[in-house]
Amino acid sequence: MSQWAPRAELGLTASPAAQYTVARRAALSERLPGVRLVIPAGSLKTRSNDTDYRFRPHSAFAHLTGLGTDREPDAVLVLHPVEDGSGDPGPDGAGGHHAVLYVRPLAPRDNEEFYADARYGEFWVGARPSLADVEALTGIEARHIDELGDALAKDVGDGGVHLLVVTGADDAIESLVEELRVEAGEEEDALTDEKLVEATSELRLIKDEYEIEQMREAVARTIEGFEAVVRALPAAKEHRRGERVVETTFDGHARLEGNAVGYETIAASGEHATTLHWIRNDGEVRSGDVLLLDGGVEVDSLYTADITRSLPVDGEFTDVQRKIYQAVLDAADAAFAVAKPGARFRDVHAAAMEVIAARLEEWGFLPDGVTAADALGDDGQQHRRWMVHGTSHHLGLDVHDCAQARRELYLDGVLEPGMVFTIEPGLYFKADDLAVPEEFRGIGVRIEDDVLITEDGNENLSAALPRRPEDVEAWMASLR
Ligand SMILES: [Mn+2]
Repeated sequence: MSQWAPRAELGLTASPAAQYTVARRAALSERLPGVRLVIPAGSLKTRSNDTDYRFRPHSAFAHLTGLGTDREPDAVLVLHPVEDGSGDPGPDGAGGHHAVLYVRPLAPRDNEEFYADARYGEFWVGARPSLADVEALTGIEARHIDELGDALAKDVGDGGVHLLVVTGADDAIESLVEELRVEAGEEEDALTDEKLVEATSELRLIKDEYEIEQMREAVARTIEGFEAVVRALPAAKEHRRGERVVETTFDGHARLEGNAVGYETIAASGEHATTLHWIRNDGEVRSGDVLLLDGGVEVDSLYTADITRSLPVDGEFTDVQRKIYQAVLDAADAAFAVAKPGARFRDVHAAAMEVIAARLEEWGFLPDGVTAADALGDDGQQHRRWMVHGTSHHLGLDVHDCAQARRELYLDGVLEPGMVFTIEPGLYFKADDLAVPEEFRGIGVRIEDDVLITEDGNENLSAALPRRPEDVEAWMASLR
């Protein structure tokens, strides 16, 4: 333990997110006045035996602290209720909560943790930030994690403070909160944790300026990843597991230029493209195939893009591939046309489905006597055989962001400026689909873009990645 030079300071300074998280915490405080709010980062998760997955904080924690990359296992953000008007500053002056970040700070070098703890010790995983580092980085008061138990328990119980915890992030913290509630004899019908989970999810429905900038960054890095994949296609065709060439090229780019991928990359060539979540990616990439690549780079702030392109492996679509592609593109364009403030989220899907059903009717694929209009009715839906998924989902820190938002704000919600979501219609004809002509079988096409709702319409954040079939072909040729 001895004869180590004094440790150099990490010298962390305020993250660019820090100035935005103040308003986010204030908004949460306003929604749940007088309640102690517990938002864990989560802990390290075992991959197998004594090896862990790389750490990634829970999105609610990342959103409210501004911490990204692998910061900080076992940390817990707590918003303590204080007398109204004496809390942390918000847009409308001091609020009703004071935020404290409880962290496990770096152990001193005369502590066994330093050399003997493979999970947290400096010798094993590097120096973690000190309390001062955490405060500098986030602008939030930082305390030792050992103080958490007492801090949570303070004044809990009869007529006292009520505790809510974001569930699904950290089992140990959830159990601790539950114990405190039982000890305090809290009643069953009290406010439930779902209210907090819902609130943290709904806070993210509208992105602030910093989040939009991060989304642009994630999209830009993702587009570069797609370019790298097109350059790697000759190598992919040569390899017995060409889809892995596609996956590793994209994922390598994500690690080099961002934090990681925002979700497992789907690299699906030919028939595999008809399996919606094909992530095994161990197939060949054959001449004549359409390659469906669904990937997103997650940047260091943990915002992710989610983009799909369906690319002709040889650089040019065949007639039938082009026909399917154009139908999907028309559906996407119809969705873009209605995606503006005032429209409902579900209108976007409906617009895409109208085009999909119309094309399938035109091609004679709907069952005898069923028109596109019949199919679009509640008792129809025959067109969904070839597109079983939704057209859109919110996007941000989670690839399926805001998933715990109430239905009236999400599916039934009205579009507002600052919302970011995907538009991603597709058509998938399985190799053994006897309801379509043979030449359609074994082709899957999806076109997915990331959309920002603006004051008067929308902006396609991923527009720099070609969408029209002739543009895709020209772009692929330019990269050859
Ligand atoms: Mn998506």
